[in-house]
Amino acid sequence: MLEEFDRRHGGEPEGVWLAPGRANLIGEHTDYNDGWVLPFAIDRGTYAAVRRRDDGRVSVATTAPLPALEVGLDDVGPGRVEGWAAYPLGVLWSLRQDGHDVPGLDLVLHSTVPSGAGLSSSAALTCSVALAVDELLGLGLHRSDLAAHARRAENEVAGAPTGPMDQLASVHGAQDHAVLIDCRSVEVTQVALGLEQAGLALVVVDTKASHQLVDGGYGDRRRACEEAARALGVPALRDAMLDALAAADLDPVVARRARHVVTEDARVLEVVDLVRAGRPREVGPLLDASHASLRDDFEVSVPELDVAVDAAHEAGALGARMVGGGFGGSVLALVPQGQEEAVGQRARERFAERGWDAPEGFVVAPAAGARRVR
Ligand code: GAF
Repeated sequence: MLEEFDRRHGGEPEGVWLAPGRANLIGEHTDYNDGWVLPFAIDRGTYAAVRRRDDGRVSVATTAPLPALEVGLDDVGPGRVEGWAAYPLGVLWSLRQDGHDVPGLDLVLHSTVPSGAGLSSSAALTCSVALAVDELLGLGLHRSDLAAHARRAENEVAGAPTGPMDQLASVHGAQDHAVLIDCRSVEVTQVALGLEQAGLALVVVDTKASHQLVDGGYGDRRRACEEAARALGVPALRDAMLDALAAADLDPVVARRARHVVTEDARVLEVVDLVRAGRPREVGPLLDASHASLRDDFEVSVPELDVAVDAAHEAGALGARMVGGGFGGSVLALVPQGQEEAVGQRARERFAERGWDAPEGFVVAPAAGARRVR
């Protein structure tokens, strides 16, 4: 990336910042329902090399095979930038909307998060830029505010209607910890997972099945949740009770969407209790229940994810579930140490039997949040 910076701009950046992608232990599609989530930052992320320039223009480039772009700062805004560049440029737009005096910049980005894998490569990208600008200009913004700018860039400029989880996980991650987020108050608590001591590991299987948040399925699910909350007379599904839901006269599909959210919120809090009690092995069945609920009630799984979950179990996983928005992407499996390789291996066998492209399995370690690295 430094070579790329030198090649494009001559010389060195003023600094390099790294923001991680995330996996989610549990709490899927609860964030935009004011609920609970328990993601963790992973040891893969996006690096942003940044240097100020004095002509009010911004150049964004990446080491990935994607087109570079140079625009005037005043030309950035909702509906005005297309493609990947909307993510980093959207962050600058959001900061300027809040009155921050962002100068022209040269930005070169490099990502180690597979894109489209449901591991929040986009949050890694936007958070790396948000932190870089904050620290370079000495803005002193709170980390949760940086996450809010990153999310606004994604929602309003890139057109991806995400909730708050991914960006908060990226900025608040901590080594060996998950990040418990109350998505109503946006209170964030780091929870020690104790996996190493319990002889456990986490494995991601990237199914390579496509996943795009800007496609319609995610927005449809959000609308169904809002409809359910309205019909139940609650501000958000976080406030709904299962018995009230069962008694309500809801469209059956909307009722199932809501049941997923209400039961998933309860599972997040159960997992937190188990982990805090030093019993992380017992989390497995709750991961399985989360996957079943996402598959059957929320209907955001796809055959590749279901097969990867089954393969993880065959390879000795204590529990496994799809992570992220769904419709493709990755599975997260909780495995006894020593079984890590077997999960990817079994998934590759099961995919080969069906003639699908080979999935990729890798260990993920809960890692530190966004930070300066140079
Ligand atoms: C995506 C979104 F970006 C998150 O906000 C969250 O809703 C998630 O899907 C589902 O839990 O990653």
